[in-house]
Amino acid sequence: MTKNLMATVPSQIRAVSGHPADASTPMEVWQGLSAAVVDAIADDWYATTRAYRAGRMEHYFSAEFLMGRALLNNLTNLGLVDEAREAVGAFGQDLSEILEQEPDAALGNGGLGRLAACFLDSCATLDLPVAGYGILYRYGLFKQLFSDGFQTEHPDPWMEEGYPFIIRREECARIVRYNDLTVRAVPYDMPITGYGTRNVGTLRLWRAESIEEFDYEAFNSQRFTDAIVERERTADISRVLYPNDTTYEGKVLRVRQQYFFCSASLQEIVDNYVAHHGADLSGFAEFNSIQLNDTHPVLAIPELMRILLDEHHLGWEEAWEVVSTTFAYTNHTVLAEALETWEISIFEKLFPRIMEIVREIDRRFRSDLATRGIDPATIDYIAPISGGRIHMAWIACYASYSINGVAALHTEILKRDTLKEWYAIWPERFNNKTNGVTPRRWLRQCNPRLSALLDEVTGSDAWVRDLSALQDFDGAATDAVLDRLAEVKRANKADFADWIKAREGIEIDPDAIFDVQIKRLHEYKRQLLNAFYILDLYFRMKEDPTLAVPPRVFIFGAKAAPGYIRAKGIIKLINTIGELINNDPVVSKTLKVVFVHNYNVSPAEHIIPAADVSEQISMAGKEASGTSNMKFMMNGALTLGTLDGANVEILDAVGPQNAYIFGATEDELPALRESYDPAWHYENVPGLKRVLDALIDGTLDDNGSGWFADLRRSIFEATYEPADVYYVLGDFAAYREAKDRMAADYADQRAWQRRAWINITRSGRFSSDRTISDYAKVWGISPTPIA
Ligand code: C3B
Repeated sequence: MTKNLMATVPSQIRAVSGHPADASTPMEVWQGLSAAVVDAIADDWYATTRAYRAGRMEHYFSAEFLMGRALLNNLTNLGLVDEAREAVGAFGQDLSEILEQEPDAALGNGGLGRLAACFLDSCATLDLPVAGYGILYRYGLFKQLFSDGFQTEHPDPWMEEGYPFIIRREECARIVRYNDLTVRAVPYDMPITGYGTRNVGTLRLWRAESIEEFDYEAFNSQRFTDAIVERERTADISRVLYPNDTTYEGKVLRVRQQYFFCSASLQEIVDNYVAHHGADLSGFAEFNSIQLNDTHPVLAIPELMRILLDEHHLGWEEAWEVVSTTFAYTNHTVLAEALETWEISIFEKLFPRIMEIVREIDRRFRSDLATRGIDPATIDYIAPISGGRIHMAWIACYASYSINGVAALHTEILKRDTLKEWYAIWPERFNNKTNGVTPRRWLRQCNPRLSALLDEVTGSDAWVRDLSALQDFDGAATDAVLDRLAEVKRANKADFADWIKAREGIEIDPDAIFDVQIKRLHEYKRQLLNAFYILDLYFRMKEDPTLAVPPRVFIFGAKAAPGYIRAKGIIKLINTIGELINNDPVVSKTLKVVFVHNYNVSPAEHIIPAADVSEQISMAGKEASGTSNMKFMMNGALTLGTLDGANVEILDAVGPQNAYIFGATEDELPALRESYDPAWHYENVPGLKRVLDALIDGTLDDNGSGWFADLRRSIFEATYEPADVYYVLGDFAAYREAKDRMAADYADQRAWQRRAWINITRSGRFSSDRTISDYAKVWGISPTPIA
């Protein structure tokens, strides 16, 4: 394979560029090198696909796959990084520059989509027969720019210049029918390589196309524009990723998207079953299981019923038996605003037959529950259809053989609260699957210095496939090793400082503490609390110029949903605080604020290896898991966090001396809220009054938008929600104390490095390999190596 790559790179570059390799642009070299990689794995990919299709398979249905860049990931997994560097070096090109040409495949919003991408990497590495299914969005998540500190959104046509890591499979196209529209679903397959294996998995992404390029009749009768419009209506379906994370938007186009990829994927899976096992579909679930990544693909449930009933003529009971042993459902959030419900009229308009099936599911559900003696009010609350709407989460819970949350605390909250009615009836369906992240991308690939150190200390690269192996090396933290660890971090921080200077035009000091909060902008994640701390620290320094403050860089990365004004207000606020601090001749010597624009997977790969502090400060009970917390830990940053999501398990893994935990806990909050008065905190907690007043007294300018006053009102005034619904002022004092203490502790570098080391060695349980091994038991699949 290696020889193959070296030999084919120049000719692949010639083929894509039309001129010799040494006369090609970096973009053309990226294209050619990528094509050479796909070529090198083609036979193994084919062999893997054939082997998987013949046996039991898991199908991962997700509206989002936040893949990021592919080339370096594939080179890393295949062990070809050095070969590739040499191959392009031979004609005077620098691999790092080539890699920077690649656009991110940003086909996801945040954690949910990135989790799906990490899972595919783990399935490939573990040789597990799993395929992913989603949508080939022409426009990924919007590109974010700042204008006067305000977020602006711009389209991301990520495939426009060609994308070698995706192969169109014309022969596998399917037809998807809506009441008012019939479209072709054409699959594009992305190969998913694993580390240290020849198996190559598949992510299949569907693109919507017209049945015919034009409606020729309309075309011939001079209705040219009508013909184009019809074609565009079809293309709309896979045109754009909806940019909302954890808020639900009841757009008809979105339900069309969901049905589109569910229907096409199911048709393929059913056809594959028939090809291997014959036309009797009653054994379908013995060979197939489908994981529903949140409620976005839940239409697959009535769609599989439709296929079994109408196309394969099973009876209802028999079809339901198949369906209810096929699907498993992952819940990713307890936020009420995320729960998808659809108006009946939308289903009736788009797919009346699906609506009919949902009605029958509802009817049988109600009678099933009545027989079990469940009271009518409860039945009505959790019925698939109630209040004139279709409740996707309830359909998922009813039909699924497994229901899971994404961290221990989250699963407990589901059982106790969000899904308690379901837990009372079907406790055996519930299980926890704490999230994980792939150590290939998030350590091996993004942090080569630390990787080399780990290879050295452990004696091999075995940890890349089994991260839990690191736990045996807690005690390896000799002074020599910790010196090396310090050098690694220092060098990563210097690289990052260069990157920031080039990208954002801000100078930062690599010896300062790099304190990072990167994630979607949402009130529950409390970037506002972090902003208040920074502003308070600024005031403290102004008030007392002799105050000893450890030098710090506060780093943010976050996109806000375009319609989420309050989140956009927080972005503007952080940028405005940044202006104030970065331009203050005195304070800027000690503090800097950097908001990395257009935060995405590839910026994360630059940021995480350089971080000292990982901010995980959501209000307890609201962050289902979090996954950046795991990536930071793996790269030796210490967590500053609340007892929320997977932070609880991180704390358990590293011990209280190796993390900074603060704030109200999930079980304390209800009582605290009873008597909670933000105004009291404003008056009595040192610093808060000054900070909140700065929002309206002219200290901070929101360019007349009124957004800062609105943020302030959200703290003091109850509107649809209680005042300060995310308890920002309530946790402020504890946060300030923990964060100050953490910064002071940084001075003892040896102790800090020792704690960073423990974070790295204990990160094994947060590898997505562990998560996927747990899922594999639920899925009933086992490794199927092709070699
Ligand atoms: C996210 C949650 O907000 C995170 O806590 C969690 O780690 C990830 O999912 C992965 O499980 N999430 C998201 O990104 N989008 C949603 N619609 C719901 C949850």
